[in-house]
Amino acid sequence: MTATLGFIESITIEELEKDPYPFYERLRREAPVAFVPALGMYIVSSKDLCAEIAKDSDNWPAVISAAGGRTFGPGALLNTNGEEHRKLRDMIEPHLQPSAVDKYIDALVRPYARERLEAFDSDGRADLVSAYCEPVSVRALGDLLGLNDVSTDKLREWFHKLSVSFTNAAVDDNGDFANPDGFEPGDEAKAEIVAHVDPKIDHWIDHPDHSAISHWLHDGMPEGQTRPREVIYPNLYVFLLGAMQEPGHAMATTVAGLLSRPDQLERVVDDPTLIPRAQSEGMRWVAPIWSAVVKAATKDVTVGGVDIPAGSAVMLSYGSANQDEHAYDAPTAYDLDRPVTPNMTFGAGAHACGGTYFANAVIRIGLEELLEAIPNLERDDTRDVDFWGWGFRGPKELFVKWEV
Ligand code: V55
Repeated sequence: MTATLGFIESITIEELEKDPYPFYERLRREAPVAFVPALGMYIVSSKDLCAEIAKDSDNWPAVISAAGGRTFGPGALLNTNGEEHRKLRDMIEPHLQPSAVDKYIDALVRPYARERLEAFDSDGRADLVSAYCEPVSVRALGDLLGLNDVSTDKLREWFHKLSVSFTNAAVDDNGDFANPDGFEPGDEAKAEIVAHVDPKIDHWIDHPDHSAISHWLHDGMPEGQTRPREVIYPNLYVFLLGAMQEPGHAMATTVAGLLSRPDQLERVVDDPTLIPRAQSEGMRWVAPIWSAVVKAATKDVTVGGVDIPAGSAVMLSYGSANQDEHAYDAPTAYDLDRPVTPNMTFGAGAHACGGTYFANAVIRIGLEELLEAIPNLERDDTRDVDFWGWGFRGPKELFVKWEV
């Protein structure tokens, strides 16, 4: 192994969470495959190497960071492979395939989006993240799963706590967790989730309904049997984190991007058929799952000129892949008009996101309703747009105003 460059040696996760872009810009230029001591993992930051590894699931099985594993436990979609992974995909995919989503998505998202917009203060100011993007995101998936009886704010609290725990990735010189207390929020959320969902599972076992969790319990199981809770929970946590949080991130990011280009915002307001393009560029610009995907080297291997020993954990930083100067001109700018080039936002290969179509539909409907209700949206420039996060990234708050 080559000596670690000084800037890599000294980086901290707190710095990355504040703003990962300068560090990663330098990584792509000087060390697109690099061992990062603060993480105890290799990071891959270029688009071509991220894509190559993601697509080669035979040589690069999906694992999970140590912090991710501490949060979800074994048996999640993210850290299973081969036949076991295929069965879990078969469990979740029926509700997420386009033909299914198209049947239910409007009724699931649009009325609630309108309800939130009608509840906006009449003073023409709002924080879109807490008042709209997060609620619309969590309510849609919560209702689909069968968690209609969990409040919108509780679902927001759960994804936030799981997210903090999942990304508590810092390790010390011995490779042990640097902040073991950082898992407490996730542990609290999981205890609440199990306490709430266990009785619901008891009920669904005898009274199946149309909810996704009820189907997870019953689909493909022999007569009289249901899928064990040890299979359900790790995967439910995956949904209650990423699938709850990221459509909200994507909506807010897209609005922030459009607010940075008021001419482009105006065109999208005038022609809502541009919304899918606007959101795709939003997620290219700031990938909601910025750096959370990890693969394992199955053998000693050389990638991008760096020797990686068998068994190493290799993190694919898709948020950086989406900023790769070799793939995109002026990658740091939001630009509706840039050539449509595929990006890594939803991953690739056997572990490519199973919720791609669902998430895109939620984001699109959320943005359609927002821009129809408030076509004269402007940034509240007395407040900063406050992007945050390295594992998962988006605006923490997004203050807007409009003439009422
Ligand atoms: C990831 C996805 C998740 C999650 C945690 O791709 C990490 C990484 C879709 O949910 O909860």
